[in-house]
Amino acid sequence: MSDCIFCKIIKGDIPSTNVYKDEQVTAFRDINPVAPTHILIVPNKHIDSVDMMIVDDEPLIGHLFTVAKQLAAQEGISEGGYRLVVNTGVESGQTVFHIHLHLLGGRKLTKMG
Ligand code: DGP
Repeated sequence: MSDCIFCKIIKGDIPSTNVYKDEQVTAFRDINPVAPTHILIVPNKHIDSVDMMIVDDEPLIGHLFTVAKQLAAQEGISEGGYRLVVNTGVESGQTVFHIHLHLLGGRKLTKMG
């Protein structure tokens, strides 16, 4: 999608602090971190949100979680624990409509509400 900010980051048209990349997924540090580790794990394929994914996307979305686990280990937060968040739709707080997994950790996280 030509007007999608995450598609531009994936293509390298907008600078980002990348921490992982493969044929399916790109991961980079959030521009407004809310925890010491705040990484966005994003499929290279544009999908607006979980609500727009199809059954064929299941392996791709599963891969986001595998990458999240690897990055958590790399960041040294596996033992302490971490949170994976996927905002879906306006009322959830989703602001970028390209599906992404937030990897949050490195401090005690408060209960969600
Ligand atoms: P969400 O609210 O779940 O849609 O999260 C979108 C996140 O994307 C938000 O935490 C801020 C981050 N973000 C937005 N624009 C950019 C950008 O240009 N670069 C980076 N690294 N992160 C961005």
